[in-house]
Amino acid sequence: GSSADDEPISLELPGLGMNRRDFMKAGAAVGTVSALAGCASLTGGGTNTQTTSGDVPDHTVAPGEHDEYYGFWSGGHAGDIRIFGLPSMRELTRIPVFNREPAKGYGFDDETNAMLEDAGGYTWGDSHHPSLSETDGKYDGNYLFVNDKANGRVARVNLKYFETDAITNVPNVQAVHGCCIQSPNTDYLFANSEFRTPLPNDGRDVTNPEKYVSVFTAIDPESMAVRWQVQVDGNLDILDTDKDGRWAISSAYNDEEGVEIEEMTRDDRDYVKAFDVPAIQTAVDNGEYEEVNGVPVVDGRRDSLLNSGENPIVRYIPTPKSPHCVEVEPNGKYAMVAGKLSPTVSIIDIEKLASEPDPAKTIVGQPKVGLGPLHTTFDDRGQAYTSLFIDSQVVKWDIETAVDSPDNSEDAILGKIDVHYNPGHIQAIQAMSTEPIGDWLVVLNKLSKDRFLPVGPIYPDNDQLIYIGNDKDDETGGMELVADHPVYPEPHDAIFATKDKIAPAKTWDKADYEGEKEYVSETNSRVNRIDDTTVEAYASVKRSEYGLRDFTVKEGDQVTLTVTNIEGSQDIVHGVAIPEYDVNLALAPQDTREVTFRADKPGVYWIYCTYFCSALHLEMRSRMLVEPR
Ligand code: CUK
Ligand code: CUA
Repeated sequence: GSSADDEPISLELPGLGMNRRDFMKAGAAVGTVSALAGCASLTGGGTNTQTTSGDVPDHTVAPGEHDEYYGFWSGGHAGDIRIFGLPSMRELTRIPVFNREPAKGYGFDDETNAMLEDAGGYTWGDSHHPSLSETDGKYDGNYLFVNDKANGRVARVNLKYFETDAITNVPNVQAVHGCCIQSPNTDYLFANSEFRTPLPNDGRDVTNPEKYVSVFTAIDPESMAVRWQVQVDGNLDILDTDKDGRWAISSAYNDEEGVEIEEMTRDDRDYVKAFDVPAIQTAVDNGEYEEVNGVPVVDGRRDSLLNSGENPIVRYIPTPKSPHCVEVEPNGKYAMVAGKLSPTVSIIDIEKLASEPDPAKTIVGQPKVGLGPLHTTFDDRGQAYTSLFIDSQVVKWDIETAVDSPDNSEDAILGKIDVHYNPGHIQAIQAMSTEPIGDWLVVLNKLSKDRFLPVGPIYPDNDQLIYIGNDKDDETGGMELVADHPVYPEPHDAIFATKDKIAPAKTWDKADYEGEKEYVSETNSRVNRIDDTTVEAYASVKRSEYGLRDFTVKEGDQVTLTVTNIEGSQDIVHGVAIPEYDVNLALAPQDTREVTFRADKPGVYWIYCTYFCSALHLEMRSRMLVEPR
C-alpha cells in the first residue's frame, strides 16, 4: 500500500549529535540508536507467515471452562494491573493501583482515597514491573508488588481480594523503575530510582549534576516501610535477584553521569550493579550510613569506603553501553543482561560475584542474538527467549551453549520468529520463579500497526501468544505464533502463575476489617447526629434495598456514610451512587465501605445501585434529603 509505514524514515535521531563511529564505539550495530528512536522504518510491512501446526494445543478455552494460568499485566501509564487468563488471553479484570477507578469504587471510599492521598495525592502512576511474592522460590499467591515510574512509588496488591492495600512513596528517589521481590522468600521488596537527583532533592545542587545520584531501595514487604537505600554511580534501571537471598542485580546506564543524551552515550561501557544484600545489611547495622529524610543511605559509589575494600557492597560489572534489562534464569545460576544498543546478551555467572575478584570475569558468555535485545525469559529446558526490539523478532537460544561459545558467537541461536511489531517485555509461564513451565510465552509488542481494525491515531499494543512447547530444528526453533491480542495502552511487563497458586476470596471476610469499620446489619441501619454539623449514617445493602429508605441531613453537614453489603452469595455486588455528590461506592459481598462528604447542596438526591443485581435493580433506591439551613 502507500501508507506512511512504507515510506522510509530517516535513520538519524533528532537532536543526537552522534556520528556512526560513535555508535560503533558504543558497541552497537550501525544506526542502532537512531533505529531505536525511529523504529517504524525497520519493522517492514511484514505479515505473519508462520502458521500453527497440528501439534500446538488449542489456546482457546471453551465456554464455562477455565484457563490454566493467571497473567498479571502492568498497565503502564494507565497505572493499573490487568488480569488475563492464559492461554485464552481473555482479560478477566483490572486492579486499579495508582489510578482512581470508578468501576471498582477505588479511590472513592475514605480508605482508598486516604491511601492515594497519603502516597502523594497524584492522579496517576506508571506501572511497569509486577512481581509476585514467593516462598522457597515459588509463587505463594499472597501479594503482587508493582512500581510507579512516574512518581517514585511502589504498591502492594493483596491477592486475597485482588485489591491494592498499600502504596509507599519512596523518599530520595525519582522514577522508580526496576522493582522486584527478593527471592526466594520475599524478605525485601527492592526498587531502583532511575533518574539521578540531588540527595535530598530539596533545591540544593540543582545546577551541579555531578552531585546527582540514583539509589537502590530496600522495603519491608509486610509493613511497606523503607528500610535502607544505597547510592551508586550512574542511572539504575531494571533489576532482578538471585534465588538465594544474596544478590540484587541491576542494569544501569549513563556511567558518564551526563544530563544530555550526547553526554550519556559518550563512553563505550556501562556497569551493571550487583548489590550484596547481607553486606549492605551489616553496614546499616554498623551505622555506616548517612540518614537522609529518615532513611539510612549507604554509600555504594565505586570509590566509596565500603566499596574499596576486599568485599565491596556493590560490584560494578562492565557491560556494553546502555543495556536494558536483567533477568535471572530459573536455576539462579545466571543473570542475563540484554544489550539494547549491543546485539548481545551478557551472561553473568552469579556464583562468581562472590568469588571472582575481577568483576569483568563474572561475564561468562555474550551470545550475539540480534538487533535491539531488551528482555529475556526462560523455559524449563535450559533455553532462553530474548525480545529483539529493532529486528521485531523473538530469538530462542541455548544457555549452556552460549556460555561455552566464544563471545559474540551465534552458536547458541536455536531459531527466530517474527513478531508484530517491536517487542519490549517477553514472559513465559512462571519464568521468574524456580518453577518454569515452558509451554506458552507472551511477547508484549509496542506497536500493532496493521494488525487490527483501525481505531484512530492512538493504537492498541499487540500482545502475541507464542507456543514454545515443541523444540524443533527449524527456522523458529519450534516457536509458533498462535494469536494476536490488542491491549489498551500501555503494558510493559507481565508475570504468570499456574491457577493453583492463586486463591482469591469469593466474598469478604469481615474479620479482615473488624475494629476499623462497622459491619452494618439490617437491623442496625441508622442515622446518628454527632453535633450541629456532623452526621453519621449507617446502612446495610442487599437485593433490592438499602437499610435506610431515606435519611435527612442539613445543608453544610459533614456526612459519613457507612455501608455494608450483607449478601453472602458470590458475585452479588452492590453500588452506592449519589448524583451530583461524586459519591460512588462498590461493595462486594460482606464488604463495608465508608465515604465522607459535605452536604452542601440542598435538595433531594436519589441514591442508586450501580451494579445490575436483580430484576428490581432499577427500583433499588434510597433518598438523601438535604434540608436548607
Ligand atoms: S521497561 Cu518497558 S519495555 Cu519499564 Cu521493563 Cu523494558
Ligand atoms: Cu444492587 Cu443493583
